[in-house]
Amino acid sequence: MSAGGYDILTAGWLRRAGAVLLAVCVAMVPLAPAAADSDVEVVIGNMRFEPSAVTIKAGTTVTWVNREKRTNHSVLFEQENNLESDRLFPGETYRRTFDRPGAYPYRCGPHPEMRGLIEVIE
Ligand SMILES: [Cu+2]
Repeated sequence: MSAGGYDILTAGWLRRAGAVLLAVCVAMVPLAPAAADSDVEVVIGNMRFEPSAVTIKAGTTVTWVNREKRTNHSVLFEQENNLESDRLFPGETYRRTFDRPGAYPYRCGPHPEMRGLIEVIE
């Protein structure tokens, strides 16, 4: 009888501990997608943006990185008053956070034929 009561107490304690652990896990879940969303990279190499088109959620930061051996490039948004990054020399990066949904076409400043698109969704 008493052994049975002890088991019930133990089971109740385990259930509570399990509920606390579950709550901790659920609380941590939203952090994972947010970290992934802020880490979108566009590689500049062989005179191209790769990937040339990306779709991201609002609030995401995109990093362009120049992987050329010696060619420099920029990221130029003609539709936004020609907003342009600095010239990116090999190994350099440019970061921009996109807070508002919409289509953001861009091109390279010195190489107009190099084009890309950032599509921002809710
Ligand atoms: Cu270029």
